[in-house]
Amino acid sequence: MKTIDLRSDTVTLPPPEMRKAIAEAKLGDDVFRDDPTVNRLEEMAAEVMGKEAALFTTSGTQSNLTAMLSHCQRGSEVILGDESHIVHYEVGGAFALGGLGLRTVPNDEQGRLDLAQARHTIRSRDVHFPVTSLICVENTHNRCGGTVLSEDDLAAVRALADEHDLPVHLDGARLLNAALALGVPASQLAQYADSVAFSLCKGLACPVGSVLCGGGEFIRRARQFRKMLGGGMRQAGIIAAAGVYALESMVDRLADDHENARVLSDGLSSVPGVALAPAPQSNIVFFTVEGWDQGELERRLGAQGVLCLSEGDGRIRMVTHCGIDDGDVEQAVAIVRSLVAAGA
Ligand code: TLP
Repeated sequence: MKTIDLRSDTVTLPPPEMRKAIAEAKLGDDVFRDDPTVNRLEEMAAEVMGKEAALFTTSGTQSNLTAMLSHCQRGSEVILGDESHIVHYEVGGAFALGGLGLRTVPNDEQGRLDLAQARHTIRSRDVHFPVTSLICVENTHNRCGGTVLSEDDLAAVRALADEHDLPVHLDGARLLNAALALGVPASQLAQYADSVAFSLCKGLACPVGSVLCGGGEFIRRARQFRKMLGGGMRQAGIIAAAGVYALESMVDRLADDHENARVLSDGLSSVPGVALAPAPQSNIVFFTVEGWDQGELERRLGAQGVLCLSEGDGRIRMVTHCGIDDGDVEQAVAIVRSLVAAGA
């Protein structure tokens, strides 16, 4: 039985050509800035995001934390959405390690920040108050369903930040998916943020890594914070080579993942009792199944070789990626259909 692993696009394995690039990578000690492959990846990433400089990090989590540490003073506050990845899945690093307060405002179903609330949450200068130091946004928005924030949405955040002289950090773990969905270059979306982090280890199928992009002075600070967080890697070209290959050869294929997510969601929504939550806009599909405990459904699907994640709030998540082809999508839908027909 073939396993159809739809838990996340993080499960992607490097394709043979990427492994070849890894094997042939030119290496040096990156803490001395001597690794030509890391330097190349950082140049390429900065260019893709339209920023002055970039920093290769171990993970999206490390990129986001490094960005927050670099933008903010200890004891200050970050404003971000209540459904954001930073709040839910990054182990509270911002407050545990950064001494930062996370002030959440509601995300709407599209993953947008409630800007009226955000405006209200920005602190005025008062001897009693902590300082507001940063606004974070996420695009695509994971927990909201891989939803895509438009340029207008991002411009509105920028305008609010500018009114209060605040920097904006964009958790763009899947920004290339958002850019694809909108049909614009990623840099056009990143222009509204001072810093942007995007993942290499999701749809781009690298084994490890994320890149944090921003201004030259910001990235110099970020390099020091990354070192503090244990992210000063030595012959990191061995993994950066995968990133170079991915930026050259894997970006266009994200379109297949979006198409497979659309076909998957069409198939699932034809199963009685299944409701999409919401219809997918990128490579993430969320759905609910009436009358089923989601944990039980996850287990039963797993026993039949279809791996997915239950979100703990009634929703099941499936994510398409380069390890999933149209046959897998068809089979996953057929298995959901027969399980649901058999009853809980
Ligand atoms: N998301 C993972 C899990 O952590 C939930 C996934 O399977 O979707 N920002 C966003 C928007 C993300 O979705 C993720 C990973 C990260 C940051 C963190 O990236 P990593 O896993 O590289 O630390």
